[in-house]
Amino acid sequence: MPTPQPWFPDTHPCWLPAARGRHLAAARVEVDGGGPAGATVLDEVASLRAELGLGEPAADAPRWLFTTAGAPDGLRPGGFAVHHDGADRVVRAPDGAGLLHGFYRALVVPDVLDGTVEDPAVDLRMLDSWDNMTADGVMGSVERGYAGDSVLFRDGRVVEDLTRVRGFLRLMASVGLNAWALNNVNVHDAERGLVDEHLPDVARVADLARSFGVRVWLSVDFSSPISLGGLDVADPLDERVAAFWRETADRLYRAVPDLGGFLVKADSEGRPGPHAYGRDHADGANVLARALAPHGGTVLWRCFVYDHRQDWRDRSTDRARAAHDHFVPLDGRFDDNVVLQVKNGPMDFQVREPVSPLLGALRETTTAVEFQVTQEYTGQQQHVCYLAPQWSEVLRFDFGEGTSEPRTVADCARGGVVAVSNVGDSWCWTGHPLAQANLFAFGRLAWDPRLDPDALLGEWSRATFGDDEELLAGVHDVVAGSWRTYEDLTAPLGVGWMVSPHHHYGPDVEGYEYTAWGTYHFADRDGVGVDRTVATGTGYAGQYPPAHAARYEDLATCPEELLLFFHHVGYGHRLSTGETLVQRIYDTHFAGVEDVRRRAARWEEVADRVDERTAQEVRTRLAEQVRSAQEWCDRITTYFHRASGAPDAHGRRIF
Ligand code: GCW
Repeated sequence: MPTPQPWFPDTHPCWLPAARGRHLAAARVEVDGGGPAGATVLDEVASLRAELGLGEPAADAPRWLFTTAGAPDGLRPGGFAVHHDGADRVVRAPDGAGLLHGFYRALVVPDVLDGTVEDPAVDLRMLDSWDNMTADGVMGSVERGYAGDSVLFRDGRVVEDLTRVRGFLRLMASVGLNAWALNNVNVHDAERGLVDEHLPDVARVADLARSFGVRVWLSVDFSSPISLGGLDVADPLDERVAAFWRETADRLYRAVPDLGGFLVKADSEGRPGPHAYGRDHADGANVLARALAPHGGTVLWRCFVYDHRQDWRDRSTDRARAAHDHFVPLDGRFDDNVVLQVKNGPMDFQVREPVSPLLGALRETTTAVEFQVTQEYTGQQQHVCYLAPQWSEVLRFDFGEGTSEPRTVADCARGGVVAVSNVGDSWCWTGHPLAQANLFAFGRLAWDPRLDPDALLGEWSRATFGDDEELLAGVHDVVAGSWRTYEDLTAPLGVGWMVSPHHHYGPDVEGYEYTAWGTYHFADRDGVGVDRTVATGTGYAGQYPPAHAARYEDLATCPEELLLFFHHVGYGHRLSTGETLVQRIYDTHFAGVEDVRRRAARWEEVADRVDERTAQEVRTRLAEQVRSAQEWCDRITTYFHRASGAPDAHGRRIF
């Protein structure tokens, strides 16, 4: 019997505290089938027992049987069913991943009900790590990482000791995630070696991941045929380039037979791509797809393509249009094993954006939706910002509205639900202990997009903090609604980008206004917002199906939270609630500061009910959130007061 792996040594166990698995550790656990992931159920039970100081179970202890025999027909891979037999429990699944998912479900929800059948809505449920092998001078070792350094890479290689990686995989599997891109989509020189000199390490990670029902993916650089292959071009239609990718894929699959495939950021923010050779994204994606196809691999090709060298004076170019403009004409030209990975909104993970019209526009191409769990533009894990309501709204958005064919984003994104990870090597994994809720909720929503974000918050907090109802009420009050609060403070009525350039934390109202990034709000003395109508603006509104296009086009019907995304609106314009636009901007900012103060005070009412470290880490960050909220309020109210000359109806302090 090998020594059990420790259960979250030296780190916070997130929503999987060992004590919550006492019923499993005390049971007679048997596993029948399921390969490496099935075997992990037994390893995990051994770890729990060691952690809880329990010996072998008594002969009359309840039995938990995990079996791949007799799984209900039609369960998708990774799904499971739970059956009660007196005090005994039977978990049936079509595969080992399903057994493991059933096991973790019983940890998160110890009284998992008889007759529970859990079936994932989509086959690919993925986290993308933006981890670098060496610290990037500007971005650190995790690009847009706010939770410390990479758990996977250190000093230019994969870490020797995979304990943290194991913990990460446990967290992933416990919420049903089954795919992991190991390295940053911005592939630097060091990470190119992942397909080459570091391949044995990749194989080591993939072995471990497989035992958690997770397949690994690699981000690759489109110019690798030059940098690694010694060719003078990376032209996707050049036969030598195709051969390079085939040989690379062959080598990879010898080491990792179940590699998911490649994740690619090409012709995006300066990354190399097919455009340099006069080829398009279909040519680019297909050359990779054909190399992977014999091995069953897939190309995830990102659609984050826009002109990042735009002249701010140029009013004819609208970054929001770019992905749709680039990719819709290519619909039907992609090979079957290409999945287009589309960010949830047309810009870039702002706190509020409309749903990307591209997600509903591709009829002949498999699509995946990409969210951002790491809080780049949403408070960087200094602010509490529970993002599940945003993701849920996106997943439920119905492109088919007004027609007889419902087509929600969840329906359209058959290729997968993907997010950028918020994990690093911080003690609590996510920097801010309460940011664990986002990781949890993302996995659960990827599994089942119909789940209610507030219910998920409850599920997460109970698993994490136990059954102390007063504490749970406090955690709920601190976390629930925090997305809206961040929005109120930073992005009035759908206009984004009033953020400090480059690092993206804190206010700078005109920081992006005269840059090349295509990120403008056009505030002047009369009004603010971007005219994206068909009639007088950039035409972006016309990229939606008719019912949505008509609603966005008209100032009177455009949803207020997106008003300034679609329209340039005068400060005196009256909103549905009667106040003027500028008064709304004042009000939401003052209210936002009050709201954050209330959250910080609420935490103090319950902080003594959690461990010292969590209490303190949350306290420190809430203090920073209060400071930052005040800064946002002061800057934005002052800016619009100066621009409009309109006094605040309530006479509050503006500078
Ligand atoms: O959100 C932006 C980030 C970049 C990131 C890029 C992308 C990985 O600011 O850091 O690069 O998006 O999604 O490719």
